[in-house]
Amino acid sequence: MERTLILFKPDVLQRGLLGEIITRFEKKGLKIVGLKMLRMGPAVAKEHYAHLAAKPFYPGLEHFMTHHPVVAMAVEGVEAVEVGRKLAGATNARKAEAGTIRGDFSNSTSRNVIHASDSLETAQKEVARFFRGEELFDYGMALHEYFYAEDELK
Ligand code: IDP
Ligand code: MG
Repeated sequence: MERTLILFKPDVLQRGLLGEIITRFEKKGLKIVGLKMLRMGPAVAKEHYAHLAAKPFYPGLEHFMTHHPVVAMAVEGVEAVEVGRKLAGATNARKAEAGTIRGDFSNSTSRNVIHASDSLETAQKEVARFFRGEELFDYGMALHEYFYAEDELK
């Protein structure tokens, strides 16, 4: 089972969309294994967006991400990283498919409501960036067999 990091960016809390968007992950069958509200510090923002440090929009991105609270969520599921990216949709929400989270809730590149890890390697680093070991939960779900067949879990 993979785990991936989802961040609900400040626009989600400001716009009152948290519950509605979390519901999409639950309905899809991704199990929430970590969930917390936090204010991202500049050092974490710099690490999280290191690949964008040289971009002209970086200062605005860091300011936006650090001046209001965000919610971090770790979810688990079969191919959770790829599924998380698919649910999120394209970075530029104007180009995101309708039905994706960005496609349905945003019309912007910089106010695009969520972050989703982009590879298994990144996901492992990003989950560890936002959650300590004891903040992540291993637990069974009674309906598990209705989300996956045995052969998918090998
Ligand atoms: P991703 O969030 O889809 O993985 P990245 O290229 O990793 O996309 O960019 C991270 C975040 O940086 C985006 O979600 C968006 O908030 C911001 N960003 C990326 N490209 C632009 C841009 O061209 N203008 C403004 N903000 C951008
Ligand atoms: Mg990215």
